[in-house]
Amino acid sequence: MSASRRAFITGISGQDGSYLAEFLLSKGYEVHGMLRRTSNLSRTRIDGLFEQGAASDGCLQLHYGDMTDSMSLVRLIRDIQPHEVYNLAAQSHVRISFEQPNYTAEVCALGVLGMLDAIREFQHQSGQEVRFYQASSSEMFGKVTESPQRETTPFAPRSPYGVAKLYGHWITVNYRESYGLHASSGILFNHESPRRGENFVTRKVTQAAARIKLGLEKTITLGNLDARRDWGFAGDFVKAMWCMLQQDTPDDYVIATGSSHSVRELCQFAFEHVGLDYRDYVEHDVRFERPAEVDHLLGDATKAQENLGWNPSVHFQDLIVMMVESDLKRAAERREN
Ligand code: NAP
Ligand code: G4F
Repeated sequence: MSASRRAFITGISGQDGSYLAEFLLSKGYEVHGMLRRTSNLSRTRIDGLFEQGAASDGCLQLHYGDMTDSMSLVRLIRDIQPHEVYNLAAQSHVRISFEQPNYTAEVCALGVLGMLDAIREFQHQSGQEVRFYQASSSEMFGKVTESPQRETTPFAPRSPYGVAKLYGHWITVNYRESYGLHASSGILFNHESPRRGENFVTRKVTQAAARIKLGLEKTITLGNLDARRDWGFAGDFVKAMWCMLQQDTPDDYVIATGSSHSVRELCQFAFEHVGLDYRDYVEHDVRFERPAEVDHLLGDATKAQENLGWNPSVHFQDLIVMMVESDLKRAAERREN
């Protein structure tokens, strides 16, 4: 790998962005990340990279921009001249997308179009190929018509987020077919880690199990316990993104573990790990339910296994143990400070 290979990651401060930045730096890339302006610097997930000196030697550079500001995307593509763009930025919370459907569409749908146009224009002007990865989602399968879901399964989104992601997905296909862009989409099933946002269900549960064990909380309030998801490890999933952009031909791939569990099973595993029975602590509130639910997602990643050589390395139980242990450590540290 040449040291001059440049990658541009939108959403670098998010869960996946932080794992992908680490992975690309380990491969010798010069990594550029887009941050949106916030009143607090939201860099906690990538602080470690700065501590390791990635920024001081120029391997990691951050830039301000926003998916809703297409001119910022044009400027960044022109200035960075990336070889690979990973578009991970999103309003990624499904329930919140019902409260902010317009904003969700601006970021997750029109934002993708803005990025594709910026890349197309730069390629046209410079003659340099830019490979593009779009973070598509299993949420697009929604009210599923077959199980497990694969690349050919019809889409039937059930949330403003799912609908917006579907636009992002189809416009990526359209620019590939219309303008010959090297543009690929990963249709990623749920993937989690100790860096998962605290209002997604896995992290909410692992954090609660840890804090209840340490006497810092008494209960946890959840919505639908019967929903089932195919949960994998984010560190595994970002490798699939990179693999897609190393192929001669761009394409779309389902990335999943191939096994699913209910939210109830998640609670059971997480609480059992700290020696507790979840039934003594879990309360219900309709506030955490969605106007329309996706009941069961289960992915078939055969195409990625065959074409990319990709396989998940972390199983559900190990993932939940990893997250609970990390939350126990964090809660204990906070208690001491
Ligand atoms: P995440 O932790 O919520 O990170 C989202 C990132 O997008 C953050 O860096 C966030 O910045 C940034 N962002 C949000 N709005 C923006 C805007 N208007 N302009 C620029 N940046 C903006 O999400 P994730 O779990 O890492 O997921 C990465 C991508 O994969 C997302 O597109 C998500 O929809 C998709 N996806 C995720 C999963 C999953 O299970 N994790 C599955 C399928 C698809 P702040 O830090 O400032 O908030
Ligand atoms: O953790 P969740 O919020 O993830 P969801 O809705 O599946 O979305 C995640 O995965 C998608 C891929 O399919 C991504 F595209 C998306 O960006 C995001 O990363 O909820 C999982 C399940 C749902 O069925 C929800 O109804 O858990 C159920 N749930 C029950 N109680 C809850 C809660 N979810 C949340 N967030 N909070 C609860 O209290």
